Amino acid sequence: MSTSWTDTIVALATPPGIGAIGVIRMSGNQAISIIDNLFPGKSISSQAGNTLHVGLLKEGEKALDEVVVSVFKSPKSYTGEHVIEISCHGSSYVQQQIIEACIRQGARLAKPGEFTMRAFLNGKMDLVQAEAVADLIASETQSAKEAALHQVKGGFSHVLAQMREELIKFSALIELELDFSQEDVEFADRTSLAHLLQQIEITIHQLLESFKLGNVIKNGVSVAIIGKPNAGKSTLLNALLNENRAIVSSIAGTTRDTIEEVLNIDGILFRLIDTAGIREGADEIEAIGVERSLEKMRIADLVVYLFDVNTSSVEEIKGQRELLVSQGKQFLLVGNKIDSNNQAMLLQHQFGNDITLISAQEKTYIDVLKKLLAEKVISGVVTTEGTVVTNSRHYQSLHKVAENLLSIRKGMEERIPGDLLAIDIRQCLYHLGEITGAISNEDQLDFIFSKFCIGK
Ligand SMILES: Nc1nc2c(ncn2[C@@H]2O[C@H](COP(=O)(O)OP(=O)(O)OP(=O)(O)O)[C@@H](O)[C@H]2O)c(=O)[nH]1
Ligand SMILES: [Mg+2]
Repeated sequence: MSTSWTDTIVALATPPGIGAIGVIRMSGNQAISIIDNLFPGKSISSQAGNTLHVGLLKEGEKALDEVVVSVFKSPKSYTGEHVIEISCHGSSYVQQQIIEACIRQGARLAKPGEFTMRAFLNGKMDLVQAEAVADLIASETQSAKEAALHQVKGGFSHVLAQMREELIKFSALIELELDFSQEDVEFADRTSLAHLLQQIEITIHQLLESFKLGNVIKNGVSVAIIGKPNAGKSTLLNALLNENRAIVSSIAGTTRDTIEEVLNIDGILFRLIDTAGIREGADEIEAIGVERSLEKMRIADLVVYLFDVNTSSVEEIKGQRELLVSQGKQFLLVGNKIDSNNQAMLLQHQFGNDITLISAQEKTYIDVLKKLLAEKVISGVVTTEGTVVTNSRHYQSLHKVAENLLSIRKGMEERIPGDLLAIDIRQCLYHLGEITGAISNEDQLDFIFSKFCIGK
């Protein structure tokens, strides 16, 4: 940001529009002198930090509103600077008047994320924490909130700091060996070096792995319900949502276009997609629907292949399973209509836990299916101290760290000189530093904070 960091900034911190109250936030050197000019009832500059004051806000003779002024004095504030928060009545007009008065007194309008950016630059939080603030504000589910809050509180930063420490320890051992290289003794024990390296690699891989879950937590997971016409896909969508969203009929080819709805299971957001039944020889419109179904299947994170247990053969289900495996898709095979069937036991015997049996119409075992969907997403994810990587910028840097670690390991195996190893270690530390912002540049910061809302 080219604008000066010594400016005092002001912005509405609550959503624009009418509300019970609105909060206007001001940060910077002049924040207190500005409020002193607008708050005649009391001298704010002579008040202690972390205090609240009720009174009339006035510009000259003009009363603006009756407000509560919260005072935070530097460095004990969100940004680390003097911060004033004015809680006023929630009228857009009143809020606008107050902001304009602050600007006339010497403040300027804040840019998106500028408060948080100042908090970062003043060492109140690292970049990971600052970015998690934006995620926390945007979170729509319990799991998204938890992942973001964990990062805001410094969970991820702590893991990174530990790793950094380990790396430094590692590099110290290498350098020690360098000092003794003339004497043909291996001072730094190779096995303990390798062990240390391995520990760091495990952590990095866990973090990289957790991004799969992190991505799901942040963006939701798309589930395509695929199958032949009349399998009961639309009935299943309705059962999962517990409402009559999609049209159900006994006519094959009822659903012609895809229908998408969101469902929250155990704090994970699922985007369910009901599709047109897949069959040969459909009419023109249905054929377009079938094409769309296949496309949805290709792009979905997870496929539910639904089949009618009355009419599906073992071969057909096996064929479907092979197809899905060959496509490398995550999938669930689900047999429907067990309420009207005599073949279900046979299929269960044949496929065991590979298939899940339900009745969409009678809503039997829908809970089991929901549980399986959630498990499918969470399974196999091991987290490091509960940290889930949710940010693709962090993911990319972690990837570079992993690459550096690999070349360190190779170098050790090939017994390359210690000073060459040290170069890779420095690279590693550099990429770790990128994540927390220990290493950052202005363009990068501008980009990150521009995605925030104004007032944060
Ligand atoms: N007995 C029984 N009938 C079901 C069940 N689920 C769906 N049906 C019936 O099967 C027929 C087809 O259901 P839909 O949900 O429209 O099937 P679909 O897979 O969406 O079909 P298309 O949209 O044509 O591809 C309807 O008559 C449903 O009432 C079930 O669990 N048991
Ligand atoms: Mg349908």
